[in-house]
Amino acid sequence: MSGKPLLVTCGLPYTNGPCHIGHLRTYVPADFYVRYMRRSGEEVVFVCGSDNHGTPIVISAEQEGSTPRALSERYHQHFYDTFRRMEVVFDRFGMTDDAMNHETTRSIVERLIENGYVYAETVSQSYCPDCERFLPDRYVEGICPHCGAVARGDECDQGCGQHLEPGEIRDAICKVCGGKAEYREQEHYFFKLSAFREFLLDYLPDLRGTSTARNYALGWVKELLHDWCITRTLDWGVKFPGSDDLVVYVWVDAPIGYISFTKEWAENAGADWKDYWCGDDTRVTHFIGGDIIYHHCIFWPALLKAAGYGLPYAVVASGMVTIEGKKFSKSRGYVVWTNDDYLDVGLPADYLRYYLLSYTNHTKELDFSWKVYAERVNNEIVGTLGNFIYRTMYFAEKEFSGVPDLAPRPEVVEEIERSLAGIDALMRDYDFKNAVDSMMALASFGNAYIQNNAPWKLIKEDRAAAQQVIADCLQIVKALVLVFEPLMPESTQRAWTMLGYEDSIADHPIAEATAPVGARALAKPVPLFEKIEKDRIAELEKTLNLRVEEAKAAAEPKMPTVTIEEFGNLDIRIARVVSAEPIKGSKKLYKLVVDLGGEKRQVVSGIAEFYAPDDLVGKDVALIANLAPAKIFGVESRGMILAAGDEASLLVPLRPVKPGTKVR
Ligand code: B3M
Ligand code: ZN
Repeated sequence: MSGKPLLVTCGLPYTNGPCHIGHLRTYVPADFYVRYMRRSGEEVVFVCGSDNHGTPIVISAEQEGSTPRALSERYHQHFYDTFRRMEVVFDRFGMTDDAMNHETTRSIVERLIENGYVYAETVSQSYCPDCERFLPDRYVEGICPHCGAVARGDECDQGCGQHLEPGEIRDAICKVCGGKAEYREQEHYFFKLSAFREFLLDYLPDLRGTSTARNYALGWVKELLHDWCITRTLDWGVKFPGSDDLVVYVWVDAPIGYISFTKEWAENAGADWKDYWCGDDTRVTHFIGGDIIYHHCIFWPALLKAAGYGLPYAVVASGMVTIEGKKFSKSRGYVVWTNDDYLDVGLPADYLRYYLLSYTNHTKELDFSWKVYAERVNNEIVGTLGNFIYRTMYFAEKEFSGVPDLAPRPEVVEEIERSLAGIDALMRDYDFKNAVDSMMALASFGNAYIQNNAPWKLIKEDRAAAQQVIADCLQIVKALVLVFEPLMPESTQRAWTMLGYEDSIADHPIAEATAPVGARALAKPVPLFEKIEKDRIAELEKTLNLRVEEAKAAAEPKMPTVTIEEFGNLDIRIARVVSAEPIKGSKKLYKLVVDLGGEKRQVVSGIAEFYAPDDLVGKDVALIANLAPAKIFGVESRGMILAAGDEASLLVPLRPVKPGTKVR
């Protein structure tokens, strides 16, 4: 334990869409960690808030005919409520658009300017002549200058993943009107990030948190650091000091929100925010998604350093969430909404908290699958933890009318101590999955203990011995309830009450786990958890499948009707494959020579992943013979082979016909 209190933050959700399970992978582990540290005697302040600025929010507000502020307030409340329902409880959940953050951001930016870390430069930026406005960030789409993928203005999200500076994107298209963007010169302000290379090389190796955050960031710093443009031509945001038409880039005022929210909390709590942010022994711990490591481990520490603040102590980065093995995607329907799909159908927050923390290591990709979810709930929460707690309490109540007045055996106390020490080390190492596994292992130990000692048999010969076994088991129950509280606050409170305590479990440190339970009456024991039945899973899966189907249907382009004459313009013929060979440098393409009766033709076809050359030679396939010639991978192609579906099932004639036969 160090002298300074711990400040824990979570990445701020943008206020332009509802909370989904992907979001929770940052907030639930952070809440678990905060509760755990508090129950271990640390003083912890936990702040977060909503991220209200940036172009996506302006665009969403425009689309729904509202204002960015109104949209933000609505989603702000939504996140606040949803987090509460998930038992994620912040000391302060602020808004980046509130006055405090405008003020803090302005003063920090002024400090950066005073300290010589900001310079002006004229840059050419995308501008839409039809909408008559500059197109910052997500107002444009175009081609990534680094890898050629389709990208949005500030990030190559589908290709190489690099951050794009204003004006870098090629072939820019305005996202509002769909028109071609121009490039226009405008003066912008840059933060001298490149001046912090040495500093970061020195700072990063000691940054605590997950090794992923540290190592990715170090890798990037070793390669190249370019200065960041920190202004945008927008109305919505924090005004750049001394300028009427520029606001600061959202990635400046968003992390500064962490400071503002601490100030807001401190004002209320009568504390001093500087204890958390100033000096070189501060303990700020950021929980973030793995996709914003660059911002938190490079840009943010450099900015804090430049402005003279303390530096982050730890960055804990989580892996991404996939849904039933598929990349998370709202537009493709692979999404599980926290309220609609989970809480509102009556599923307990505690189960989801358990799943999110125990299924995969925190830094790895986590797949959400309803089947696996049900298995984990049924086998571990219900079958192991719930079962042990219930059978112990049930037996104690039935045979001894409560907790016997007996101290637990020293071996049992030692086992609990060993287990807690292991969990503590893992928690302080941000290894949540293994910590939770160790917690569950203590429940398994309890189950084995009661099974092996079989108090229900023992009681027939030796009542005192059976009573001792139950006293031991009740001690394990108490330890489990205390150590599981940070993970499953709602159910452990019920268990605590069942153990005969009248107060809030949150007021008790985990260290009380080995203090004897002491003679007491138990509340009537009832099972704490409920299994998820098969038909329930089927129902939950159905909701998801339906959404995916709907998304597919919505994404299918609506095809125009064609006349028979238009169809007649296509010259489709049966062609016999003469030869097939791979094209150098491509996994997908074959160069085929086909026989069209009187003529041999060369065509390039993207079917190499699905057929070996021998599968094709001699086969009759359908070919569009009058397709305009094209060069693909440098190879001339005169026609296109027809195939159906994702695995390119070839269309072949059912009865033999001569090569060159026309398809009508
Ligand atoms: N609002 C959300 C994201 O990119 C973004 C986080 C800000 S944290 C300061 O994940
Ligand atoms: Zn790219």
